[in-house]
Amino acid sequence: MFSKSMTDASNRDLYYVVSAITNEEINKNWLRSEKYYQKQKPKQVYYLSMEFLIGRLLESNLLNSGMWEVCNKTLTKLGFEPARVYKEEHDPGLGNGGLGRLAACFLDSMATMQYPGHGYGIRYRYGMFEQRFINGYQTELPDYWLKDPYPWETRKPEEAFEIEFGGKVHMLKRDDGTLEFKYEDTDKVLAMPYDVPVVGYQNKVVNTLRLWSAEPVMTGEEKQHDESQYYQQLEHHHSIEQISGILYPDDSSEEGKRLRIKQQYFLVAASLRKIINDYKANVRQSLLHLPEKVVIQINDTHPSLAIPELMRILMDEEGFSWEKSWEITTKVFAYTNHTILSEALEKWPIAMIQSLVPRLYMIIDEINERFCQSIWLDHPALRDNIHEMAVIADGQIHMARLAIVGSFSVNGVAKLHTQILKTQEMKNFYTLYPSKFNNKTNGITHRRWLLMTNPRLATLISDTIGPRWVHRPRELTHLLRYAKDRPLLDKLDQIKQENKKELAHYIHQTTGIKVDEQSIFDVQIKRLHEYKRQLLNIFHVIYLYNELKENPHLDITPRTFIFGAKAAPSYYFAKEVIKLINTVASIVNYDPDVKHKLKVVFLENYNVSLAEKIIPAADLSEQISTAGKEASGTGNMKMMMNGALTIGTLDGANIEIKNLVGDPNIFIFGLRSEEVFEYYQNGEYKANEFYQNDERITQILHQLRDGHFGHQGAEFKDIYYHILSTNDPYFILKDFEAYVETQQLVDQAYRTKGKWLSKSLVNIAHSGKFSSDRTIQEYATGIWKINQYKT
Ligand code: 26V
Repeated sequence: MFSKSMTDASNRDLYYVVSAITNEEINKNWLRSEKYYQKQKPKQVYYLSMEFLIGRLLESNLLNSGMWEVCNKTLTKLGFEPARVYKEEHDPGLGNGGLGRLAACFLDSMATMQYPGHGYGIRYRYGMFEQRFINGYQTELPDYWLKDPYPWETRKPEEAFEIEFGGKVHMLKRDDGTLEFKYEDTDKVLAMPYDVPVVGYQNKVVNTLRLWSAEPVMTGEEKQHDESQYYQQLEHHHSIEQISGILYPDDSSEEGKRLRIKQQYFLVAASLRKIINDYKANVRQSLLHLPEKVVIQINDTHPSLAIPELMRILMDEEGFSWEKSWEITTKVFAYTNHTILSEALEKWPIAMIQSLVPRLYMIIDEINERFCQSIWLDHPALRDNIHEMAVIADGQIHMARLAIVGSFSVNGVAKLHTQILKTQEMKNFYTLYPSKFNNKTNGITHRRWLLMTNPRLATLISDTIGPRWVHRPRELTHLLRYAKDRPLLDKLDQIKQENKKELAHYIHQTTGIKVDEQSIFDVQIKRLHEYKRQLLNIFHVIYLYNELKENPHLDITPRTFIFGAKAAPSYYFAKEVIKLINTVASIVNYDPDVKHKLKVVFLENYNVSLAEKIIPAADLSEQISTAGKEASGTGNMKMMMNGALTIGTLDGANIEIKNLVGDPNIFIFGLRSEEVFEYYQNGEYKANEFYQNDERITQILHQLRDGHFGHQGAEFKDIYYHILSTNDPYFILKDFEAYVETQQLVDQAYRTKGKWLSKSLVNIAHSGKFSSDRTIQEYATGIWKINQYKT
């Protein structure tokens, strides 16, 4: 490929060579799978998502194609270090966190379980920002991941579509009385597809992730522009390319709503075009039968404009009546909710939707009218609730309500989360449509998150119970027989130790901090959010620091607190927390009284690749959200699968982890979600009392207020004021005591190595339930009604 001899080749050259070889194998199977779908015409599922956080692909494509081991051996033989070659790939950050990574795990499981399922998303030119710490503060650098050629994508210009935005809609009556909608002065954008293969695990199935890129439409006139228009055109092109320009790094802020809507409509319009074209070309039946062949899962409300867009196509382009179109549409869409945080529930101002997608606004308005009427007429018991159920209310369009009304299925992502949707957040809708609501507890692909990233552990498992667990992860429970088997537990220990050593090396290389490899690796890795309570974690660290300063001989098990987290660029408080953790680190790590017992490490730029380094080395998994707030969590599952014990609240999937492993094998603490809700209702929580009555809390808060940490005076007094003036809405002070006590139990438990290892093994043994293969199986039979591809 590069007309170089092996001795002159670089890791990068090898990365491209190995990718090309892998692609040869993949392409053959990709074509076969496509032909199969065209001929057999199975019902297909399309997973629409604004985010796909796929991670690096070379290693997982090799693994899934069955060439990983031979490639590792060959590279080594040729004098290359495989890890260095794989590291050449730029990790595409096309997602924010849990929601985007879930979509990627689902694609892996769909292909592996031979389901005809494909992803549609956006090929952002800039993914999630690169995080650097300067002076302990987060700064954001653009992530131009396409700088070098990306070997996994194929551009398909012959399958590009024109998408129209804005303009005016004219309603005309045809002679036969039907209506025609004509558009004037619209902005046209070309949706250019880039296909990425999704490789099933050693089964020759290759599905597709199609990512759309926005390009200017080149008209004949434009091509022969005169000079005076040149700059105008450049600007216009630039604004079009903006549509797939950046991933919104925000899961909270209000900025850039217009562009965000444009992105959403762009994804939805292009994807539906493709889905309907394929249906027409392959199935060749009336679109009346569309629901028999197509099901569309919308990943949160972000792609929910697909509902009015399909209505538009069916009515305006295909000539179906409203009633027929609605019947078809509501049999095609299924909606997954991923959060109940009100800040994250999408609501768009009417005027914005009206100006960007005028025809869709008309349709949404009609959906709303008919929906409200049907409540009034058919469900008198809900009449008083119409205002809180209406799709359009208070000048805004409520996308979650639109998604519920327009879908046949609404699912939550863990048992508690679904329960909360049914009984609180969406209780009126649950009364109206009880059979739409269902739970699908999240999962993770054990291939990437165990087999690939922790090969030593995977090998130990296979040596112990045989390799069948790889295909049937539930069989990991066979490990339970070894829960007291000391020789096995010692091997487990040794592996954890080796993984910790590797991470320690990485930490030293990247931060200069030397950590104790024997210490407890206490890990919290996730987006920075108040509800996730990184602040509670660092308060515990400060508490330990204060204790050790009082009594340097205090007998505590040495710990390394490891953090990884990005804050949304506009989330001021989250950024203060980052600065606080970094500041505490800079004090603790160099204080001779404590540095042998405590270390605090905040690793920069947390992303999929970094998660792959940290997770195999974790001893303790921090899952400490305010109960009721974390829909599921998926990092909790990844760490459990790699033998970490969880310290956590009864929230999200932690509850399901606890129910499997049992109380002795998990550290649960804190308020339960019912108690949290009760406090919100009765207003009886008084953060001030905890501030005044718990000396440990008083001390910490005063240290923040008085500038004990940080040299620029009272840097963290904002945190002090914020907690007290908002009455601590996430119950950090309330849960502090229980958290500290439970951490003491962790400290004690770690001292009895054998017992700890046994708990670790029990966690691994029960983690098979959290394979996304199980989740996908449940979606396939419970929602999608699709069949496996039989070879
Ligand atoms: C909202 C927005 C709003 C505007 C800008 C961009 C943006 C991006 C994401 C979101 C919603 C994020 C919702 C989310 O990620 N939820 C997480 O989903 C995981 C997978 O189901 C779940 O494990 C986590 O508990 C949940 O927080």
